[in-house]
Amino acid sequence: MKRKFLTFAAAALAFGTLSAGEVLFEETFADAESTAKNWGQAGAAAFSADGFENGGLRIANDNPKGARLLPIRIDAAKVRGKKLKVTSMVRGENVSKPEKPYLGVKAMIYYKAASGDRQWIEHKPKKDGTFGWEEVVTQADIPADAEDVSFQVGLQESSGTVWFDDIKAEIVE
Ligand SMILES: [Ca+2]
Repeated sequence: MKRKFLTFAAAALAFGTLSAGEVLFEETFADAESTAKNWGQAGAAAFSADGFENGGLRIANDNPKGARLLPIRIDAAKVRGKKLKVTSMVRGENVSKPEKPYLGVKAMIYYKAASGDRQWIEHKPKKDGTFGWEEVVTQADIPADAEDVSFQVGLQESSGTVWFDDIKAEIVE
C-alpha cells in the first residue's frame, strides 16, 4: 500500500500565531530518537519499525477497563481561537467494543482553557474489531483562552492493538 511520506516539521516553524493552512507538525515516526523527543519515553517504548515505511507507534492494551494513551503537546499560543485539524493513519487488531461510544480507539484533541472549560474531542467515525490502515480526522475549535492543548492516541477501555503513523496537525481556520 502506497502511503504519503511526511517529515516532522515542527522545529522548522517560527514562534507566533499560525494562519489557516499552516502546518503545526507532521509526524512520521522516523526513528526511536525523534519519537522519544516528540512523544516522551512512553512514545519511544511504543515505537515500532515493523510493517512501517520508516517507523510508527504500536499501542497494545490488555485490560478492557484500562487505558493506554500517548500525548504530544501542542503549543497553545499557536492555536488559540483557531480551528485545529489533526489527520492520522490508524489500523487496529482485535479492538474490543467499548461500553461508551467516546471510548475505544483514540485520536483525540484535548484542551483546557483559563475559564476552566476542558474538552476531549474525538475523531469520527470510530471503529472496533480488526481494520486496515485508514485516515481519521479530528477537528476542534480551540478557545481564545486555551492554556493546555494536546493530541492523544491509543486505546481507552478497549483491549486490542492499534498502530498509528503519519500524524499531521494543521490550522484550517
Ligand atoms: Ca512512518
